[in-house]
Amino acid sequence: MNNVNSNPNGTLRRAIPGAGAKARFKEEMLENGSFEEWNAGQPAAWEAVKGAGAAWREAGVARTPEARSGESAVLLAPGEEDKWIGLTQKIDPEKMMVDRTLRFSAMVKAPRAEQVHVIVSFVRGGKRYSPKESYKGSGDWEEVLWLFEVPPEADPSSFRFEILRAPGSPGQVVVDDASATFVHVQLF
Ligand SMILES: [Ca+2]
Repeated sequence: MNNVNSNPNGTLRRAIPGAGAKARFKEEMLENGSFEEWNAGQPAAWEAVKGAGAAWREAGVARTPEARSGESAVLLAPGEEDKWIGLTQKIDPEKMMVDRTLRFSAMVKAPRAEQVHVIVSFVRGGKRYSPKESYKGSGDWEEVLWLFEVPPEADPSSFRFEILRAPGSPGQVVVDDASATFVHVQLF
């Protein structure tokens, strides 16, 4: 066990984040979470995917002016195939921290509960985990908020943030204002 007082340099290694680490707590981990930037008809910084199980492929998503904020949001519409469809973004390993609480949130409008899943995907001990939080389903704009405890053994280079529309029922899903920041925990 590390005792911070035994460090010969007298520096506190783990118990107190340095000034740089403190600044990172407010840093936004996601790019283009506002969905205001689009390139060639697709939201910048995000990968649009569709599929099920182990079979996923590139997909197209639509821009909608029915935004929660700004001028655009993402529309996830059921396609001809009844598959999962949504967005995924790899998190910069340089920004990622383990053994901390990550606050994920997104504004979602969907026709029913469980229609949208927010997923944190990461590797721990060589195995990929994909825990999720779901839209509760009011039919109107609703915040999907998730305080995720990042396991200390997780691989910082393995993290992805995903927003997926579930198959199995009709109706369009709109997503806007996705955000991920670390929660600052006061240690002393
Ligand atoms: Ca927006």
